[in-house]
Amino acid sequence: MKAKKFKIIIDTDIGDDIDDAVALAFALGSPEFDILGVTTVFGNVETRAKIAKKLLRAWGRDDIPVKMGAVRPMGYFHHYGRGPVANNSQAAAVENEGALEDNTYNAAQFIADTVRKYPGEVYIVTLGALTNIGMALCIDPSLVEKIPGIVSMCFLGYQDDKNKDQISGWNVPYDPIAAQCVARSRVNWKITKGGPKPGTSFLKELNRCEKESSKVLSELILLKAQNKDNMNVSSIEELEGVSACDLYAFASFLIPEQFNYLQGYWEVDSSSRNNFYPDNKGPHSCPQTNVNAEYLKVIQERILRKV
Ligand SMILES: [Ca+2]
Repeated sequence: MKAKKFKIIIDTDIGDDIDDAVALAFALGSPEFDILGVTTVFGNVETRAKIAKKLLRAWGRDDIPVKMGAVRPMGYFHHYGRGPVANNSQAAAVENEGALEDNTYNAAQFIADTVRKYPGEVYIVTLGALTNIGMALCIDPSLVEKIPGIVSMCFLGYQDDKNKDQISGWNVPYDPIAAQCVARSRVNWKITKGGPKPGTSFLKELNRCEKESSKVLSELILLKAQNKDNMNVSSIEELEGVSACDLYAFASFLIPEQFNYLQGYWEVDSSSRNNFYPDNKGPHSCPQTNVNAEYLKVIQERILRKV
């Protein structure tokens, strides 16, 4: 029997933090995913698209379309003073790349069109702000019935230290209005949370691997360390590890049992405070536990193309 394949669109803010690139490499190395497109969101979406294309090309997957999406959030950036604004730490990796074939900002339309082409089959995996998928749901509200699930890397239940409000961590605060659009649409929505990160031994192996895919990923990891973390390093072998948070959005398809999902309804307000109301019939899934460290072996094998 042929194993089930998940048709997915990956929506990403690749190019600032490094976990998007690690996540994309993991998805490319996972035979369970049929990647129909990559869309970029937030800030310099052109640089992000070029980085995504470079990674896809290195994996021999130039056939996967890359679309630029929303530059700005629907509402306003609200992050309680936490976190960075976009700085495109990995832009140097694509400074000699030519112009994109498609220079329109049509990610939301691409998502809507692709979902309508395969109703009930296309999952949207969001690794950044939810602007593109929020806009797609505004363009065509019937997508709610046609999307089997949106899987998002973002944290719930993050406490604001000062006010003790239940606020949201990464990605939701970059566009709380878009997150509200998604929540209120009542589309099936699964949230993921981070897990263990690959350490030095993985980075050594990656750095010494001659495959083009490993070279490109190594280059991005080094640029991020130098330009975002301001580290004075000349090789990724000097790093303690690499963040892989976004990758767990893909892991949630493969090992859902490790997240112990609770069903319910998630409400997000315009300043990204949130509440989760458990309900067995609810369309939203909230993770209760983290992935255990043994899964790192699978992650590393897939990224290093050993399987
Ligand atoms: Ca991301």
